[in-house]
Amino acid sequence: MRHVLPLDMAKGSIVAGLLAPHPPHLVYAENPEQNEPTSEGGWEQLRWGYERLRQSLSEVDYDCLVILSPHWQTYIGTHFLGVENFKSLSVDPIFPNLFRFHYDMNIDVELARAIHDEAQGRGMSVKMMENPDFRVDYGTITSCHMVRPQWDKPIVAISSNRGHAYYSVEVMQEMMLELGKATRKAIEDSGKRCVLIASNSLSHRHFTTESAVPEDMSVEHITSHAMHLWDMRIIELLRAGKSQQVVDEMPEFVEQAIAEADGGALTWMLSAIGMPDHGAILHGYGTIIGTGNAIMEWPCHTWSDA
Ligand code: 2X7
Ligand code: FE2
Repeated sequence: MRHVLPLDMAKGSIVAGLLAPHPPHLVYAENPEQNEPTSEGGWEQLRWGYERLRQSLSEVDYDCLVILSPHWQTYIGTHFLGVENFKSLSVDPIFPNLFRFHYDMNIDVELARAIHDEAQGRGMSVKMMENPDFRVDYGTITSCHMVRPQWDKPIVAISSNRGHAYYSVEVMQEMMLELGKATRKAIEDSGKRCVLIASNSLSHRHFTTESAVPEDMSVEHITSHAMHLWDMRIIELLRAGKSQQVVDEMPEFVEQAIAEADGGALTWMLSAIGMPDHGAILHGYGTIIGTGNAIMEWPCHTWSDA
């Protein structure tokens, strides 16, 4: 069903786009009451970056978070969470020692369905995920928690269709560019104000062993100089407003830096906010078990042409 904007409804908008990485270490280091393991902190550069992001968003009025996570992997099309509430325990499969998180998440099913319908109308393969016992992935949970730890905003959660694995990064990108446009159109028609979250690390080559104390920062560093150079290149391009160039260089970035942008989140978000030539704000950068992570914000609500 296509959605028609009632005459008295204001046009919806994307008030901000975010790059908000999801290593579960960040939640572990914060010691929120929902997480069972406790820590002595760690990864402060990144956690202070999230603090600055939250401060920046605290002035912005919005209804909903819309997130795409590479850890919800669907192999036939793009899926959308389609149940009003999900409440369960999420255990990270690789780091059960760090992340056993009790979540209670409200979903904006109406908006999820509107994006689903808009994407379907554009020929995309999509599905509403309506199993109430479905376990939400830790990427979605971690990024949402770090952006909005109050858990007081409904969420639209979108899967990563792994098109790059079946086809190529180029095919995945084409699909994410279209999904971004569908997301923007559905949000505008909904009358809602949304924050979009691309949930991914940049370079993604990680260590294969963990230190005895996971939060021991004396052993934390980027895996290699090549990974550092790629991370800095992508950050500088985004800060300079060269989003189209980042999308153009994505195949090389994914191949050479094993970048987690392979899941499509960054391309989807940049497409939804109109492939801006406005520069992004860098709130923080840091490594987590050798991977590169940047926290960035595109404050679309301040752009006159948005
Ligand atoms: O999902 C992740 C990640 N993207 C990077 C580092 C460590 C753990 O989990
Ligand atoms: Fe990840």
